Amino acid sequence: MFVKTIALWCFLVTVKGKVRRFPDTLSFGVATASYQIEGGWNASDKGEHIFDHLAHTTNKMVDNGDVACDSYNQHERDVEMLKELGVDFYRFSISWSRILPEGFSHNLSQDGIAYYNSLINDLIDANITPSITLYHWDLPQNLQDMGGWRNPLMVDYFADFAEVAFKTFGDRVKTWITFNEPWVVCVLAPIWFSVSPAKSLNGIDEYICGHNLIKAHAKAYRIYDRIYRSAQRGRVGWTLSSSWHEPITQSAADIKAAERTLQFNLGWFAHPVFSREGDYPQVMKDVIAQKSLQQGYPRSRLPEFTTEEIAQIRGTCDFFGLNHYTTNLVRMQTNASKEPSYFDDQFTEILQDPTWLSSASPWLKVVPWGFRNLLNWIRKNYNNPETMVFENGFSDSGNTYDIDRISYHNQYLNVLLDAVEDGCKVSAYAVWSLMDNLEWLEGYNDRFGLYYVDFNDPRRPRTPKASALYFKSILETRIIERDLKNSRLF
Ligand code: GBH
Repeated sequence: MFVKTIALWCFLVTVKGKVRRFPDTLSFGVATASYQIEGGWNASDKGEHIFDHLAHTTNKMVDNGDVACDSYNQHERDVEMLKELGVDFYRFSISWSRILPEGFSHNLSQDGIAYYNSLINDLIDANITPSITLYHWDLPQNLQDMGGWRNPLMVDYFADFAEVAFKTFGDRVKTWITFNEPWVVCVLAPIWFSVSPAKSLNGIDEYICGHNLIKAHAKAYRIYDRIYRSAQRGRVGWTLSSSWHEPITQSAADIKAAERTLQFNLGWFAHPVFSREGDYPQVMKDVIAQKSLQQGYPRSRLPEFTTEEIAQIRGTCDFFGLNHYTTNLVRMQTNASKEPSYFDDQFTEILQDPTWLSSASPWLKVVPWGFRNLLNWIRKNYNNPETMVFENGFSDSGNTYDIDRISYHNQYLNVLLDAVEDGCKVSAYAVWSLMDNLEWLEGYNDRFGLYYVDFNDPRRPRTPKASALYFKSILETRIIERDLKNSRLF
């Protein structure tokens, strides 16, 4: 397997044909998240978080992150891999309950802090920029028991946590991502967590969660501005996930439906921060208000921001963080459901084209042109913000000879260059993920890594896949083949 990998690499670096060069303004990295790689779930005084709880008290997860990639004990190896790849930055997340065992900032875990200090210092020594996500979903269980993101006090608790991180690590960390994918936190998590602490209220909980989360982000940003920015000179933003949504036909109804879907997915969080006027997208305000009234509610299920809040939230990102993987097709669908539902509020049907090549994850189809459309949609809607792609990746269930992953990244990076030529200001690109890891509810079956991890071996050895060598060659040469399809490999 290894020999095959080396042979492939030699072939790729000598491949002749048309190549394209990346602009110097684009930096490359890889991404991970705490629960997906760390393990050490109860190391020292770490507190329990919602995934620990879910894994240990329900059968909703096919596997758990108790050990995962064991990065809690092996971060030196992780840094070695990052050096092998030659990345500019490493995006990882802090586990809230590892540094604040009870969720609150009155009690700090010295061991938890020491772990992240050591990782950060090793990265700096290796000349790799640490980019930290504060919240990649692993909410302390205590806070979930208090209602989780339903609870407006979460705004303060999150800001307290963010402030501990700024204060403790901000002398060395200059890129902060408050939240990974608010949409997942508010739409998927209630589905995942419907057993705890109470059953979720469809069409209500999602919007309350979003409301609190947006305010929590803005509060953390304002704290950084007020107290830390002048001394630390870092940047703060968040990263939003969105598929591209393509109308299934060119009918006016389907075109509007696709646009509405983008607004409900991406605009929900992007519009309050990046648009000139702030607040939720108009279409969300209109549609949800109208449906709520039809359903007999006295007011919209979408909470309202005050004028002051709108101003506080607007502009609270120094970059547009984007996680992007795939594309959907959208059809307009009428419905007049009595029951409130975030999905029914959009009155659309979401599909994919059965001819699109699939990854191991059923939702993830290879549709590179959607990436270009999405980057341009962001450029046009939000006044061409600096866009940092913090996740893009492909899953398989195979071994180290991962041709489909190479092809995916080749195609998506080519399209990224097309978008740059269109005028999009893309300044970062991170592969999800450095190594195979716990794919949430899917367990260890869907592998996204550039490095293969053997989860049957207690030492969790990591082996570079062909894609690791491919990515390394891109970082070294800063060029990419325009088309791999003509090569003998494909
Ligand atoms: C990222 O989210 C996460 O940030 C990362 O932790 C994760 O490992 C990575 O994706 C790969 O999945 O099952 O039809 O309901 C990407 C955005 C949104 C993609 C939710 C999967 C589920 C679709 N994700 N989506 S479905």
